[in-house]
Amino acid sequence: MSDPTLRGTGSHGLSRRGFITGTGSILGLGIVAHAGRAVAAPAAAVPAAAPIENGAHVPVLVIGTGYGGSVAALRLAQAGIDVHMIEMGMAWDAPGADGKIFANTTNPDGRSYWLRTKTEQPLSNFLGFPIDRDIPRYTGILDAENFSGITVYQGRGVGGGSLVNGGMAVTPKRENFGTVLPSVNADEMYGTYYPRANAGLGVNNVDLAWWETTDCYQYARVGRKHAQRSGFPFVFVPNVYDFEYMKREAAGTVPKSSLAGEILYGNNFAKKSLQKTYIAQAKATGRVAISPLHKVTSVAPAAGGRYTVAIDQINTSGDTTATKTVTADRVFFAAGSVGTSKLLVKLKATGALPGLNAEIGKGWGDNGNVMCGRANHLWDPTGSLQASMPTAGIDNWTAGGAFAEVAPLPTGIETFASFYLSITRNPNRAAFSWNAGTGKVDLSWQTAWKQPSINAAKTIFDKINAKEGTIYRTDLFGVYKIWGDHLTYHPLGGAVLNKATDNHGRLHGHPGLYVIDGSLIPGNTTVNPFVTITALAERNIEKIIATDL
Ligand code: FAE
Repeated sequence: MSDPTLRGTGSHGLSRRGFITGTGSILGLGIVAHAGRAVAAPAAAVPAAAPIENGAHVPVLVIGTGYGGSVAALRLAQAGIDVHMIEMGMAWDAPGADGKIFANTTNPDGRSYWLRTKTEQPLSNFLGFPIDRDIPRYTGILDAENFSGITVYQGRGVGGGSLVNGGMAVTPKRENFGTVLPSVNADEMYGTYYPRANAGLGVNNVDLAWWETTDCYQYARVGRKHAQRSGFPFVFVPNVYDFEYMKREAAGTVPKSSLAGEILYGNNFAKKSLQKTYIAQAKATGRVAISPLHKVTSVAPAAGGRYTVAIDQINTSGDTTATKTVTADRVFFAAGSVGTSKLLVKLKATGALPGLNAEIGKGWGDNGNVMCGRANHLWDPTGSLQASMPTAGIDNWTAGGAFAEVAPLPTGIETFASFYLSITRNPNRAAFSWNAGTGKVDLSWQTAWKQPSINAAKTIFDKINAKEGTIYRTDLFGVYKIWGDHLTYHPLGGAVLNKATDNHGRLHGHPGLYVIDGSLIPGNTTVNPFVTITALAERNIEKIIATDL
């Protein structure tokens, strides 16, 4: 049964600041209304939807609108400080020609990928046949960013990774926390910041009685049966998808989202992405403005302790339509592990931020991600209807260094496959470096560095296959290829806490510059990472507001 440390950790946290969190309407409107009453009066000077103007000065500029950036924006705004968030992706607030904001996973289109003319799906093949297809080039929601040894998947748009992810909201087991963030006080994290993050994110748990009987979690029940027959602990994990809405999807009374296979390219209904939680609350303060389709290209010291920030405004073809220069008193790097690392490595190497230390770009890990599928017997179907939101995992971390998410394959047909994304203990760490010849940032990760992850995943799946008399699928990642070892969904590190920054994310050498996203975490969280990224951001921004502002 469920391990309590893998469950959500309660609903306090934000409430001590007078916020109602997480449990409002699925569109977050209830949250906004309550938040509006609880915060300081809106600052009339900051219109919520205005893109930043060339020559503007802002007190705080936040680069990126994912977890770290959204926490920073909300808490700064609540403290009475005006914030402008710069986001290279789209706002994702208007429907396309089909009446929906987001494309379906089974039918990708231009909205699905960031500036690609062909999809690059994590599962590239099915029954051995390639399934990628041509799409119009567009500033779509999922970026498959190719480095020489790994493809890093990231969300693009207001809400960052929360737009595309599986919503699994997992707090690491406390006994593992020392390896996750060695310089951070675990008592404070588990007593204050994890609960605050879970509340702010609107984390909830699936109704286990319903889970036991609904068709859409048959695949997960098969996953449990196989795990338990081999003696592995099977754990339920919380999610930010509104499970009450999912029940109504199953009953046929509301439009389908999770039960229509929506995941990688956005959810049109009940997933509580950051747009419906932290960002909705931040906007409701009246102090937070967001500029979508704006990409930060440089940050450099300016007179009076300020920073000059260079920004490209782009169109939906990715072309630069305007170049803007603004100044900010303080800048928060929240562009994600890859985005923040690339910016900082470039700015250090090109002399724009000469005070950054030698730790910049280092300590990058893939959270040990590796995927695989197993071919079940014909009498063990996983179901043609699969909820796209995972609810469970196999926890073999202590014995074998692997935590395997029992993942859906929401194809709409019976596949007789069990599919898993494993998070593993992989000691390899890569570094970002500036390539003056190409004018780009490289990452030193090598594909062969996934071998420890494969070995760890095999501690689970070799045993299950032996027990069940089953085999690995070899048709999902190529032709006769078992392991999805070419990618990660969980980039972490590159500006590691207490190394590239101080113990609260202040960058060394440049007062007023902060890192507040997944790049602070040294490569592995032992489980899915966004709750830890959010909790760390809550911890750090509280300290920064109290002491620096
Ligand atoms: P992130 O959310 O990536 O936000 C960074 C933002 O900055 C993005 O919106 C960028 O577009 C923007 N940006 C980057 N560069 C610039 C620039 N130069 N100028 C302006 N904007 C910029 O960062 N994690 C879980 O815990 N549970 C899951 O179930 C889960 N499933 C996932 C499934 C998929 C397919 C993917 C891709 C990820 C998944 N993750 C999951 C990982 C999670 O989404 C990720 O760790 C967080 O989103 C990282 O948060 P950050 O705040 O670091």
